[in-house]
Amino acid sequence: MSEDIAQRVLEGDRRALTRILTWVENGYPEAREALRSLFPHSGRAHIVGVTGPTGSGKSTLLGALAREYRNQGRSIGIVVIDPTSPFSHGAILGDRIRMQDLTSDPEVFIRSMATRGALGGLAAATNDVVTVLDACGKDVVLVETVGAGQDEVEIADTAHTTVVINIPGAGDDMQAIKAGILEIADILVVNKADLPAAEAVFKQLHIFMDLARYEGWEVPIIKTVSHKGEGVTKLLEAIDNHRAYLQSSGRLEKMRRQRARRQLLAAAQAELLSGLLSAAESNGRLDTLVDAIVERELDPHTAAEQLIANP
Ligand SMILES: Nc1nc2c(ncn2[C@@H]2O[C@H](COP(=O)(O)OP(=O)(O)OP(=O)(O)O)[C@@H](O)[C@H]2O)c(=O)[nH]1
Ligand SMILES: [Mg+2]
Repeated sequence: MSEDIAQRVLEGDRRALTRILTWVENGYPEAREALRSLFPHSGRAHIVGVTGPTGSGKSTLLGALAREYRNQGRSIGIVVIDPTSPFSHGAILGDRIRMQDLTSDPEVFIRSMATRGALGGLAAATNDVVTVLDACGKDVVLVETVGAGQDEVEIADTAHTTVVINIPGAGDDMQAIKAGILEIADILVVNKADLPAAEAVFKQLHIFMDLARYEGWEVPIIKTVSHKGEGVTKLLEAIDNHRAYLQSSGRLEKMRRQRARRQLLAAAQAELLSGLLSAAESNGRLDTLVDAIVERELDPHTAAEQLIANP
């Protein structure tokens, strides 16, 4: 049955796609089967991560980028990762409105993911959602994450090109520099360039990026006014240039291997842990060992050794 659905996804059936993504997000067993059928069809899409502080205009920019890609006839998947906050529902609604014109386009697929409750971790769930969109033939998959905490580092693992958004008015020191997320940027954007303080941010970024180049690629700094679509063509060009650079420098190949290795190890870890848990939880072994640690009879490492040797 999941194979049928996978087939329908490959044929462009949106309802089947929605269904599979729900399985993937919730970690249902059917998801694994579906992914098995879809995986061989993935690996063609260019994956672009867009990250930046809350309210920096990520969704607006994503919408503008998607429209530009559509003008060029390229199909788009959009994944929005919502921060786990009481406002996230509002954010989803807001994004819906901002991207309303896109939702009726059959070549655009938008998916919001809650960070809450992703069973195998958000990174794994995001990877799988991206794989499904990639397999169903999207030319580009755009992933939006808020640059706070670990998420932005994870996005750099999933994306081929990471776009980091900065905005004016985020204080004297730029938030991005403070959070260290400039290091993951392949492309820097100064959004809200219509605001007077944008020029100062632009200059500051130039100074900073002169110190932080990486081999063969000079990180471009692009001004955008995303609700007016200004600078978006330039940004799209920069993303294409980065893709070309990744290909010609051999970095794309390297990335693919590193990613495959990371995914294999993460999956193996999850698999081992879930096997261990299902055994040791049902026979009470886990509780016994927890008790022993609480009573200071066993230290956690020794207890873990015993758990693995005899679940
Ligand atoms: N002045 C100005 N406002 C902008 C620009 N781009 C976006 N905005 C506004 O900034 C606000 C936040 O935009 P969003 O696109 O929701 O920002 P976001 O980064 O996706 O926000 P979260 O997903 O909640 O973190 C909205 O009111 C936008 O209209 C811009 O270039 N200039
Ligand atoms: Mg948003």
